[in-house]
Amino acid sequence: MEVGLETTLLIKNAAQLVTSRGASEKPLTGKALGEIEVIEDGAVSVRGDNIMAVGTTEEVLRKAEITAETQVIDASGRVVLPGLIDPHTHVVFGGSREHELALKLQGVPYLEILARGGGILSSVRATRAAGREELVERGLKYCRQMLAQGTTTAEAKSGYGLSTGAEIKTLEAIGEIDAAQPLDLIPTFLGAHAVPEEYRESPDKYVDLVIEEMLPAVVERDLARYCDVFCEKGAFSVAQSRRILTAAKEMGLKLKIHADEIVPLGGAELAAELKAVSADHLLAVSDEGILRMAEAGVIAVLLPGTTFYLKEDHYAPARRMIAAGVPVSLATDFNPGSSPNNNLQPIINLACLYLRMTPAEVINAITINAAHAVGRGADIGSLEKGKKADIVLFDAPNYAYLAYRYGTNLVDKVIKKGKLVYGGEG
Ligand code: IZC
Ligand code: ZN
Repeated sequence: MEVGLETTLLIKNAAQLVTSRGASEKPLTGKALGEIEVIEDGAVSVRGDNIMAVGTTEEVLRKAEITAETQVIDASGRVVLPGLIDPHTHVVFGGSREHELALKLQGVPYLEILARGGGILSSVRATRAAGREELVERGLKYCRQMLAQGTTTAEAKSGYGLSTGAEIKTLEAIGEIDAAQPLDLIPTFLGAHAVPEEYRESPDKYVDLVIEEMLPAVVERDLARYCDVFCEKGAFSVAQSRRILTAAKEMGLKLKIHADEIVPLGGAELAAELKAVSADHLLAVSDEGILRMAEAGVIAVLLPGTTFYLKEDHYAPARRMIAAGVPVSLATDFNPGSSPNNNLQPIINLACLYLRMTPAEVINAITINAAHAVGRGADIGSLEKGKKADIVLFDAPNYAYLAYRYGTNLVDKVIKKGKLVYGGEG
């Protein structure tokens, strides 16, 4: 039987359709990070899961095969972007940490709260106590919020279990959440998120457990694509991080690292040495670390929402990284402690205002470069023929408006794999 080429979904008359082009193989760097295609009176046609054509409304209508079944969305007064991608989240956790706000306002630092058995360890107690169904229910709620805010794919870390059983429970919950709703989750094993209380006196024994028991259990069950480590004072040293990440790489996982967030330990250099896909945070990155990341093509995933929420006095040196040729991406870092926000829209504002990135750079950072940071550059992150039809419509006259308005959800509609999954009523 001949397969038809009917258009199943047509989006037309967009005030602007905004996307990168031709960056599906490698993330954007340098000047190219600030270049983006803007099509006025833009349109996109979709068949099934896939984008068939992108261009002006006139160009796309010429190619599209419209039938009585074609769903047509009029995007007048809307900006159309690729679905947003959040490449760093801790979306599955038990409990919450609003009680720590008072401590924080008294000036107790984040790492001191952790050293006192609070912070991450407080979320670990709540996550261990929660059943898998409870974690799934909560994760589903957060994913519904994220989808409604324009995020169509997100990375999701474990790391609040810190025992083999509780880490597996978390990763299985991530798999279940992924399968049960439209937003795609890409799982990362973060067994080395903190040293659990029972190993406080023997942290290297915990590193042994991560390498000898947890990693093989995770890999055997095919529960994660990436392995990450919180390389930080009070968490894991560079030597411990190197041991864990090297073992993970040998077992076939790709690598990420929480690097140089608070104390400049040399996490960026380690990321380059091990050819990690990304190094994340980087407020305290050294000049040498920036150079090595650029040479090795390690993506910098910057998390300005966390910097804001921790009341840090300086942000990651985004402009220096861009000038050095480091591919830059952005994420929410959604987690119960240092970033209880799962919306990429305020990250657009923060990145422009405090990382001094342009709106075009920021959009590339949360679409195509974020796709590369989760290993999906070939099939998502831009509006191009053949890619998955993950599309978001914003109630905005132009894309700069997204960096200007603040605190209102501007998302009008979200399409995931060719299906309208949010905003169907209007
Ligand atoms: O729960 O505080 N930084 N991990 C590393 C976090 C923040 C999450 C948390
Ligand atoms: Zn994180």
